[in-house]
Amino acid sequence: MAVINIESTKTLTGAQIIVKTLKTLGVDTIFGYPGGIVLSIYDELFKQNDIKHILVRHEQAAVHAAEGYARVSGKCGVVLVTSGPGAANTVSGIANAYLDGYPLVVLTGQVFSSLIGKNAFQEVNILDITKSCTKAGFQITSAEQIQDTLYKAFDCATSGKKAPVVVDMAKNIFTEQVEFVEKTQCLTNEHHAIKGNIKKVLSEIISSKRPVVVAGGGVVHSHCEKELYNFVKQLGIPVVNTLMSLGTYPQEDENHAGMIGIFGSYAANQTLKESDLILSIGARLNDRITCCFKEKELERKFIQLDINENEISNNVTASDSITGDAGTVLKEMNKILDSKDKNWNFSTWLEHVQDLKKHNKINSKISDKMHSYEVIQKIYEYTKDMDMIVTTEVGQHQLWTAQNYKFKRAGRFLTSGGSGTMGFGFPAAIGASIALDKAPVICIAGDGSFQMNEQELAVCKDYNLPIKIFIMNNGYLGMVRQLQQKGFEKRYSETKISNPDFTKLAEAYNIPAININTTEDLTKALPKVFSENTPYIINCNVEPMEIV
Ligand SMILES: Cc1ncc(C[n+]2csc(CCOP(=O)(O)OP(=O)(O)O)c2C)c(N)n1
Ligand SMILES: [Mg+2]
Repeated sequence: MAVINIESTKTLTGAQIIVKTLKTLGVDTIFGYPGGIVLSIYDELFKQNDIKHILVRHEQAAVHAAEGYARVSGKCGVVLVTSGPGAANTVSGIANAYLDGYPLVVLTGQVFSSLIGKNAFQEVNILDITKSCTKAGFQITSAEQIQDTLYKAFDCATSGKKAPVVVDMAKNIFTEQVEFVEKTQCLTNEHHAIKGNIKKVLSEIISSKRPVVVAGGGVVHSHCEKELYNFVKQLGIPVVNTLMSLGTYPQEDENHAGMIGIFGSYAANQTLKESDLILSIGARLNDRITCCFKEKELERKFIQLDINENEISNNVTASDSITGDAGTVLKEMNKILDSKDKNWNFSTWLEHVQDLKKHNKINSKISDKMHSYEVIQKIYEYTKDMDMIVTTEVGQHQLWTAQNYKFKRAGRFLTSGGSGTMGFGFPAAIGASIALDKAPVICIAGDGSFQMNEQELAVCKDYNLPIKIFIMNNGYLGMVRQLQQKGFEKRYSETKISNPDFTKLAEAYNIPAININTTEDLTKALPKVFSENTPYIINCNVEPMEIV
């Protein structure tokens, strides 16, 4: 990365340089929580108005909110926390962003550099702790290193395969005065040379009989849903989504076979089984997908396109591969297809895939009570033309959302895919709403998961974020209970949970709330919930024993 000098020398403190450099890097929002070690930075933040600081109530929530912000804004999420427990509380959030590939810079305070390694008060070795779930970690021990290190950190987090980066800052750097020469960043515009033979891959696809495209999270990252659509339509072949890519292909389109994986549809998984060529575009194919297939069932025909070379053949051995940005490669492929005689015809295969869809399992009721899937279907019906962001927590409600909310556009479904972190969805909704200048966001939460970060209701209230929190209150850690029902002869060990009265909890935060017991109640409540420009808790008392 090249940098050029744009200003003459002046003397600044490290804390001033940090805030100044963040501004130069285009940072407008930081999610954080203060502590003694980072007070000098907070003092500098206090003196300015360009960077907004969102004060959360737990550092884990700051990281999830920053990820929600990054997912929606396309920018790098930024977190600022103090040393020791503050830094340690960020770990689940960092791991979450790492596994789903979103860019974050997490700024952690650290003890004086002379005390590092001496078990000083509030010292943890956050770089060692997060080594396996960050793309890089930097430690700054002198104010002179600040500017270059921050440039490097942002560049690393946002280029190529996006990921979190930790910047650990020793306390002494904040007050150190140094000669400062401001540099301006020349964007690396990191160009990813495409590796692999696009023409060969295309002719393999054209000469196959039953090809299918697997669209993964990489399509979201690359913002190439249009290119994907053109590609699929030009060839007239089926396409499936992973959980992370829902919305990148219109789900009601005839080429769409559904979502693959353990909670995917019969038609989508069967399409993969019966295909003779799979083109995977930015999909990781982790064990939640591969467990649906027999060993080697995917390998002989698996062509992988991914921006990250390390991902090639990581889970499924690829017969061929292309390394590069999904959008760039698809554009190139579409150009070649445009210039070709269209002498391929996959219509019989596509018709067969349509037939498979008729065998999809449909949700069915097991009692007269309101079911979670019905609630989600109602929310979808009411909001389908509003182009809203929907976040979820982790559990059964997450999968019912994936199955029943028919996302039409990329980047509208914010869920924890790789890590499955309970407690992600609500703070992610906060970050998403802030990225959209306080737009309404839907959060579909489980009663268990919501209690992992419910303290963030204070943030919703403080900033008046119109987040509509639908709690699927089944009185259970439903997803785990379901596993016990099937695999442990209904011994529901430690999965029945007691809950607070969520409407009273909302009241304590001065947030409106409503109890819903029937779908009729819900139909009546939805217009009010969405017309009020405030946060809202909708506590849905649902059938406890439903199974996904
Ligand atoms: C932080 C964390 N702890 C534990 C788990 C394991 N786990 C996965 S789903 C689940 C139950 C979630 O319950 P709830 O939020 O009520 O959702 P439901 O399945 O009932 O819809 C648990 C405990 C997890 N994914 N994340
Ligand atoms: Mg539950």
